[in-house]
Amino acid sequence: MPADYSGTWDIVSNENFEGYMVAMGIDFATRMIAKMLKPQKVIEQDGDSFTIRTLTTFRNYTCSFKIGEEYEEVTKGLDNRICQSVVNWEDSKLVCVQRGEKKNRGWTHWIEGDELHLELRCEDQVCKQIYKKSS
Ligand code: VL7
Repeated sequence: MPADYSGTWDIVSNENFEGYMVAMGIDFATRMIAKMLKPQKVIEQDGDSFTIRTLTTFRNYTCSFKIGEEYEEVTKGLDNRICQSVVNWEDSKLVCVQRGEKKNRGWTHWIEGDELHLELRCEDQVCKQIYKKSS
């Protein structure tokens, strides 16, 4: 049975976010702001339909998808690219492939105890984030 990701999650660790942003081509000034942020994930899950909101004081980013259905993702406010994105279950992990200009781009979510884990990949960079359910 797929895991339940729904809820509000607060970031507690963020490893190599800088490397990920450089690989995405984010400019220096934006990286200086972005690295100070403490994102919150608000996830709505209804069967195989998801909305993931990444909320910060600077910018927000929302994506909605159905498992196994490729869609055009416009990463507005991030690197402003267009990707052909698809998210699949791999056991209880959510695995996204973002096909486009950047090689090896995608992300994986999984749950460990009361933690939401996220690996963000772009080119040769991996950013690892951990979130905890907010009270
Ligand atoms: C989304 C940010 C850095 C640009 C602004 C920083 C704004 C937050 O793809 C992501 O999440 C998936 C999985 O949960 C669902 O969409 C990560 C944030 C990555 C990358 C780009 C810096 C400018 C930060 C909106």
